[in-house]
Amino acid sequence: MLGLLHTARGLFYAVDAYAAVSLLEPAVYNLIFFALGTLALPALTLGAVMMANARVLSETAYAADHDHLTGAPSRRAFFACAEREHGRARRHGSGLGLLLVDVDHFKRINDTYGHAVGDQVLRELVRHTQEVVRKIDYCARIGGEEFAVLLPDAGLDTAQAVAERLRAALDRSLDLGPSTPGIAYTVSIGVAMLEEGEAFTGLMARADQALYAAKEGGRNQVVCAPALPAAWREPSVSQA
Ligand code: GH3
Ligand code: MG
Ligand code: MG
Repeated sequence: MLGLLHTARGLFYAVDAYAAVSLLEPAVYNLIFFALGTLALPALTLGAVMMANARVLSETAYAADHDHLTGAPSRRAFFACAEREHGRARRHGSGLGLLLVDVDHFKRINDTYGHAVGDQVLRELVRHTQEVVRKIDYCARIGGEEFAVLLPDAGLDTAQAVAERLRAALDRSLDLGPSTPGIAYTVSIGVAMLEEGEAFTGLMARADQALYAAKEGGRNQVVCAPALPAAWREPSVSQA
């Protein structure tokens, strides 16, 4: 603003609209120029500090909500999203599915080819997962080689179909170039559907049991958790 005012002042003098007045002479315009000149530096400094602060805050929020290795949403972001979707599913009575995905024998990949190759597998896995799931699904890295996919507005058939599509898409080899043989990897997936009145921790526990069953069953497979017996469900809150 100060720059614009000085430019305007210069232009007026250039076209001889006013007789040139020294900035040191007492005049209303000079008072305005001096007042603005005094405020400009602190205002610019404050603005720069606020911009730097806003940038640091947004970078910190991004780092907290994303896994630095794969770029997938973090465990913290996943549980925040899960809480929202769980509340929405209970309010609207819509379906909510959960897939827990775990890389099979991942330790062997690390031990045989090294951690850097293991990291590459995790990055590739996230990329392929995001290609295969629906746009509304939410895929996050919740542990070392464990991922969770939240399926809002999904019934059992949809959840099973997405899980099977994902399993097939992740039964692949990491390509390390023409002179190196590909590194085969697979995943096991546990599927659970939110039951009426069920807490999110209950849904997680059932998906985890299904994942365990998939591992026990030989890995590279999808297992769906059985429906919760009615007697085990939380009593639903009735409203007067
Ligand atoms: P299972 O089929 O039963 O799941 O066997 P697993 O070997 O995949 O499971 P285990 O829990 O024995 O090993 C998981 C391994 O994942 C161990 C750990 O070193 C590795 N891991 C965890 N986080 C990372 C990571 O960020 N990068 C790499 N490269 N490895 C990781
Ligand atoms: Mg594993
Ligand atoms: Mg694991």
